[in-house]
This record gives sequence, structure tokens and C-alpha cells, in this order.
Amino acid sequence: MAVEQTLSIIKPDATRRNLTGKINARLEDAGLRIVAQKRLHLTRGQAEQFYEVHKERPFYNDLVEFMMSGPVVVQVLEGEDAVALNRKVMGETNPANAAEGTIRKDFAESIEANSVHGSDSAENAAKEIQFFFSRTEIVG
Ligand code: IDP
Ligand code: MG
Repeated sequence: MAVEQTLSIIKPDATRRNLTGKINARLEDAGLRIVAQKRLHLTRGQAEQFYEVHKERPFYNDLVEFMMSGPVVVQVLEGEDAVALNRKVMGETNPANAAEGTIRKDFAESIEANSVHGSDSAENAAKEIQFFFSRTEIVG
């Protein structure tokens, strides 16, 4: 294990319900440090590009619309094994399959409106962090 950084997004379903603080508490309680954070409204271009890997999936267009439907909070999380740890704290994509005590189990509305994004590998984390943050915005 090593200290890693990962990209997290608090999605529009969660900002709409004023859950930013509750979700941040879950992340911090798990040992992740929020070393960068900003609230923004994704443009269509940003949402399309961020989820480009899913372009051929049937849910892509709806996902892009959903991610533009309200503000998001993008953040860089740092900690031991941060990529895998964040995925564990988030829970499965479909809240119906998510373990007890995970963010998605407790807060997600649906498989689409599932409250949080987290990078799925160290390689993708590096790309996704760069997509939203400059180096000077990340303060460890
Ligand atoms: P992940 O967020 O758990 O990594 P991915 O498979 O990468 O899941 O999917 C990206 C996002 O696309 C999900 O978080 C969710 O918002 C949405 N999504 C995934 N699968 C479905 C689906 O079957 N129907 C609708 N939306 C989906
Ligand atoms: Mg994913």
C-alpha cells in the first residue's frame, strides 16, 4: 500500500439534497483527506468528455444529462490505498447491491443518481484529477 490520490465527485442528486457535508464526513471518517475541492456546474462538453469511456453504453446520454442537472462537487482525496478505499466507502454502482453503511446504500436514489463518483484505478485517477484540477489547487 502507498499514499495515493483519487478523484471523487459528489453528484447532482446529492448536492440537491444538501448532502455534501454528510458525504464528506463519510470520506474523512474512513481516513481519506480532502486535499482539493470545488463546486461547479458541468458543461455538456465536460460531462461528455468525462464519461467518454461509456459513450457506447445505452445509459450514456441520460448520464450526461443527469451530471449537468445541477451542481457537483469535485474533489481530490488522499490517503493509503485511496483509490480502492474510496470505492469501498462508496459501495456498488447499483445501490440495491451496495453494502450496509456505504454512501450509495445510504444516500443513492438509483443506479444512475448514485450520489458519488470515484476513480476505478490509479491510472484513471491521475487522468481524472488532471481533468479538473491544476497542481496548485491540490494542497496536501
Ligand atoms: P461506477 O460509478 O460505480 O464506477 P460505472 O460503470 O463506471 O460505475 O458507471 C458510471 C456511472 O454511470 C454510474 O456511477 C451511474 O451514475 C451510471 N450508470 C452505470 N450503469 C448504469 C445503468 O445501468 N443505468 C443507468 N445509469 C448507469
Ligand atoms: Mg466508473
